[in-house]
Amino acid sequence: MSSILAYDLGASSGRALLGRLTDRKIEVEELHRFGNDPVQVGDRLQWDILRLFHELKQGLLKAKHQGIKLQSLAIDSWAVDYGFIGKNGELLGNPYHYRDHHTDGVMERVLGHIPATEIFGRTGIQFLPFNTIYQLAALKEADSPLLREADRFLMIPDLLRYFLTGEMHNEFSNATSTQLYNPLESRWDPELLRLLGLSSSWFGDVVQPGTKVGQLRSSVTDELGISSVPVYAVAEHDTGSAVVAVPALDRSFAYLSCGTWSLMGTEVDQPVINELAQELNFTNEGGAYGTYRLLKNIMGLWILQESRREWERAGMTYSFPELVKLAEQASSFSAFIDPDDPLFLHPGDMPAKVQQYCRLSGQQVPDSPGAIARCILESLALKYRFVLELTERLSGKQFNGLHMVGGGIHNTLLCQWSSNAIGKPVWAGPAEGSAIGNLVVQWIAQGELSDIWEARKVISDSFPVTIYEPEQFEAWEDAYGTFRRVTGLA
Ligand code: LFR
Repeated sequence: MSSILAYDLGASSGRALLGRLTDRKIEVEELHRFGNDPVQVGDRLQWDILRLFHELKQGLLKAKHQGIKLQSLAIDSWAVDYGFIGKNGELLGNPYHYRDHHTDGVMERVLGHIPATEIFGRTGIQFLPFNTIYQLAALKEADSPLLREADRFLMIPDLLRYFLTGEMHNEFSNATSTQLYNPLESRWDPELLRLLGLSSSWFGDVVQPGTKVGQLRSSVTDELGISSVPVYAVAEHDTGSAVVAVPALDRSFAYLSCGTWSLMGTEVDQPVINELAQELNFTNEGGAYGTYRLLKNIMGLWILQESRREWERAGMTYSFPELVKLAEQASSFSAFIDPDDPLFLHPGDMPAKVQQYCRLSGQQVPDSPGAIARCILESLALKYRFVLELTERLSGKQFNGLHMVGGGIHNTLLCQWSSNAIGKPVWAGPAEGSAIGNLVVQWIAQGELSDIWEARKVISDSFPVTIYEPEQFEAWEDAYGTFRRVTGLA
């Protein structure tokens, strides 16, 4: 039986997932799971990129040992990170991780000499301090030798694809996330590159999701003793793939891709680049089949994941289900944070940061893991309501519920609280959003599915959606008022 492979590299792990399509039903099986921890060396937080390439090959070996014939493969991962290739075709250095501190203060300095309206008008991308544009500006400021040696710029999935195939291509969805790509002119923005002193020759032609971009090269097939496999570009920005997998039946839907980040918005046919979008700091990330994601980043479960890591370091190990249980037992609506306060962006003693936020905003300070977990989860749900209202205002659409996809939906308490906070149903599923979006774009490219709408129908028939109906609306309505007051979210 032939299968296709989706590599999905997330913050908590990387996975190789096998997809099979039989009688219009998708089956997904995890073939290989591996760590994707960044590595701190001195002051710099970096990708362990060669180890990841090793793990991609391990996935291929496992397929071989199980007698699986692979029809194709593709890779998706988080956005904004990249590597440079030198003139000899080799990777220069280790890619930096976007949570590294090298971009601290850089966005502000760039905006001091290139007006925000200019950058937003040319790219339609939200201002996040770790966007590739500011990572590259940080290298410029530091006079990094990388810039003198660089020949080509590749985003992480482009780079791993290059290692697999020997071919260099820049994929569209990830290209837009750099804040250097102009979607109105369908090219890397020459003026921004010029203003930043970045060489346009580093940036190659941009390929659309669904393009076949090579075959496994002989060094890989010889090493593993396998036959070559076609390699595709998909929506290689994981959020792009996750939104492809939303089981909606028409375009006026709101989604929340829920994982380490929470990405909330709606799908549009054209980027929405206007004053209000810039003021609300919404983004227009490129997707598959000419779609754009009009969305906003919300800090997401990262705050809880990092808290858990901190407690573990202190010798208190909790599983996620245990933390959710403790949160459920803690008292409700005692204190709130704005999850998007810059305080929470970088790694480092997250429980103390949550407490600091509550103390400085004059609230009761949560003093146990359960109380801290509750504060984080309630605040996330309330922030979802805030951003959903902004999405409606900006898009002019009215949503009668919210699609949640991604691993975060295993947290059923968060799904229920999200429904309570927005006062509308939440439709949760599928959990493997990014990998499924990655798979269906490969199937569409191969003619196994006709288009994204057929794919979404097949996804909705293949994976059950859990429906959460709003409860305790009055109490959540009151809490929303308090949340907005203490966080200053007008
Ligand atoms: C989610 C995600 C977001 C992006 C952030 C950093 O995994 O890709 O869409 O803003 O990670 O790249």
